[in-house]
Amino acid sequence: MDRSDVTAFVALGANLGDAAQSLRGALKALDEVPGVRVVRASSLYRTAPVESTGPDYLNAVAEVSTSLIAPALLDALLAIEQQAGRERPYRNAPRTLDLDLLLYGGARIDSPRLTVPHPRMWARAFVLVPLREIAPERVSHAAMQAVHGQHTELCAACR
Ligand code: A4P
Ligand code: MG
Repeated sequence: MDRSDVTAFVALGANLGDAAQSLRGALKALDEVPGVRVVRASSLYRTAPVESTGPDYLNAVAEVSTSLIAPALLDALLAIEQQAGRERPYRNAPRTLDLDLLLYGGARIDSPRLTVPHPRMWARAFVLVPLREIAPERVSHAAMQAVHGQHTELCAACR
């Protein structure tokens, strides 16, 4: 890791098509972006839709080390979603692939197209459970208590 590289966390989610394959493909694509290296990735979790419809989701979180500035990292995430055939018919619609930037170092960003930390991450077990698996120091016991009851299970068939 270069001294100027930043540690960031990316949430991955999908509930259309072959979601496991989409998530694995996205991790590979992310690692292939110039200036981005996937340091570790969580297991895949099967999660019930939250404020959304359709089949269960698969969710995961990846830690990346990056030399990209945050807006450029977001552009890379959006490009990978496009490659996976992402469509946006309405808010929280079922999706082939969603990549959200959760944390970018210790940065706080509030621009029209990028908010970091991700504004809803602390309300969602589908984010906090995989994040805690790879970065337990980032997710307190109290944070886990706040999402208690949201259904999240390891995807045994995904291994
Ligand atoms: N944007 C702003 N900040 C960010 C950020 N930190 N990361 C902007 C990524 N994008 C960010 O994104 C719309 C715009 O948000 C982007 O163009 C970018 O400029 P989008 O991908 O179309 O929307 P989204 O991710 O669906 O929206 P949002 O509001 O982030 O949704 P949530 O809150 O993440 O909810 N249930 C389960 N079980 N699993 C899921 O993965 N996902 C959602 C989406 C709902 N329910 C779910 C799941
Ligand atoms: Mg998104």
